[in-house]
Amino acid sequence: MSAAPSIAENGREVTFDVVVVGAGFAGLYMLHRLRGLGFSARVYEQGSDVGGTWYWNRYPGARCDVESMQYSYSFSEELQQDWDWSERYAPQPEILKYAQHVADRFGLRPDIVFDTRVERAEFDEGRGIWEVATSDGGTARAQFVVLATGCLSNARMPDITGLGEFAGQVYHTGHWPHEGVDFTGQRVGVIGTGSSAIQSVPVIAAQASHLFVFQRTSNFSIPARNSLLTEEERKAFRNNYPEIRRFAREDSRNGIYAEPPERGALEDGENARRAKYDQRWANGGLTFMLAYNNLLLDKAANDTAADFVREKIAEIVGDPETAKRLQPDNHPIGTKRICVDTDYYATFNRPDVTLVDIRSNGIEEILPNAVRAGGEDYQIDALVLATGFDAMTGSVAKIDIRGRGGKALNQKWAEGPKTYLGLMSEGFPNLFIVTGPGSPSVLSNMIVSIEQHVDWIAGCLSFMRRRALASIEASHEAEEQWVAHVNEVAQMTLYPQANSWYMGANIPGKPRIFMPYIGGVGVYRRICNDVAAKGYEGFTMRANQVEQVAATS
Ligand code: N01
Repeated sequence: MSAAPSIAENGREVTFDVVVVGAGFAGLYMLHRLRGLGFSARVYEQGSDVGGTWYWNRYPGARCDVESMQYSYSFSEELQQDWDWSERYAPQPEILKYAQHVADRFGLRPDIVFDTRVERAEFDEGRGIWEVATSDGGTARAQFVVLATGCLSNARMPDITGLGEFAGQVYHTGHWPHEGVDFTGQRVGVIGTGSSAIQSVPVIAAQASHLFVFQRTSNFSIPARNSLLTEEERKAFRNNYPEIRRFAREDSRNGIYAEPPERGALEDGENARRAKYDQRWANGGLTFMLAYNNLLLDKAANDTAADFVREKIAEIVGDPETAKRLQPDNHPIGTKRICVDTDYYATFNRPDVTLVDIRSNGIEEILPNAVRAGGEDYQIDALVLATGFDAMTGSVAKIDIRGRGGKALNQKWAEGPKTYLGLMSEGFPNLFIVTGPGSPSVLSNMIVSIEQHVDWIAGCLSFMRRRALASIEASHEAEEQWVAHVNEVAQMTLYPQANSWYMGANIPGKPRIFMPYIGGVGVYRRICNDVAAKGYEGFTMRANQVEQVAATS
């Protein structure tokens, strides 16, 4: 990792047009756009380098489940033509290198303060500015704040009795040691079977003397079919980038260029359907769920895909009891984020890997040298928590954000996040969120959604500057309508049937609300563009704190 030169504010007070929180993919592009428009900006990043989720998630086997030629910025033609992705799915170190390259190539580092958390942001109504308090004791003042805090960056420690008493090392997949971990010769326990576990289990199994995987909920996973990219494959993408990027932005539901399904699963006979699933399975990856257009709308259609994957698990896993435990049966396929793996199910054929089913009673206790579950003690030397994140709202909630009248955002969101378009929340003027709850966000190729939000925010700030507008805020009515719409669209799908992190269901006490907007990336973009074209309809813009200005485009 390259050393990250950083600016020390050393407790001073500094003033900018915009403060950006986070130097992941959203923060980097936001900074680039702001600088291009001549705004002064400062980015605060708690890590020691850029990369966000790819800076922290260094667990063995970590890689993106969106193909690398698509999980990349499109804003610079030179960048997308120059950068060579080595594999179909980029491994974490390569994605981190890419983020570092972008920071260097566009000269972004001088405006980023590393190793510094934003702890509090308070809107001064009198002066119409945000006061941002940072962990180094400094204060930054800015007219605007952009939260580029990421959706899956707040690693969640589970509340398991005895966890603090464990004598060996405890690792969280979302907060992995930078120097790496060698499990050779160790007995290892992995708790959790989401994407992070599904990617890391085969790699840890290859090192450990014995691996115990503690599974509360079995998950659907599709083989990645990862491979090295050839120059011809890269060239094919590069030559077609204009259409690939256009499709991802405008026509896709999830920000991924793929052949769209044109029929429902029950319109095909059994043989044709199986052939289609076989072909998608052989091709690998997330687009398995694009085999038909109604898999997330119609339970009977969904069952056909779920049955297919359950059969595949039974074919791969030798021991019928283990296969049965690995077959998901409590949620429709795709309603929890589908996983993409390399040899996950086959790993359970190894004699040195044990699947421990904890569905009924959970983990009873962690002892200094064992995990107790189902009345049995599983002796381990190291423990891996692949227990996920306080998703979408967790990183925002860690900052004490105070809007008009000193109201806390955490208080406003106590019953679930409320935003207009996922971009702003009423009562918090001039505070933008990138890929916030209420936008397609985690249901999409994140970089496509990040670029869309950043461009929209940049356009909005330019609009305000041209008209000498001082503040923008979501109106109560627009926000209420948007929240109702997000909810209504979610209810039309099968998604709410799963206890997923999309619903906040993985965090005890978190309100059960479907957080991302499921209307589709293309549809959502048109809505946002339309709002902007109508002079930021649904937002209140003011020339100063008292005088309201009718915004016209
Ligand atoms: O987290 P998860 P993740 N006792 O929340 C279990 C993205 N991602 O880090 O389902 C026992 O999915 C929990 O069980 P249950 C991707 O979007 C992307 O794996 O709550 N078990 C579950 O099995 C993904 O969806 C990539 O019953 C406990 C697991 O821990 C998201 O990040 C790679 C427990 C958590 O699964 C999150 O994935 C990795 C307890 N007390 C991640 N608490 C890419 O490829 C939790 N669990 C881009």
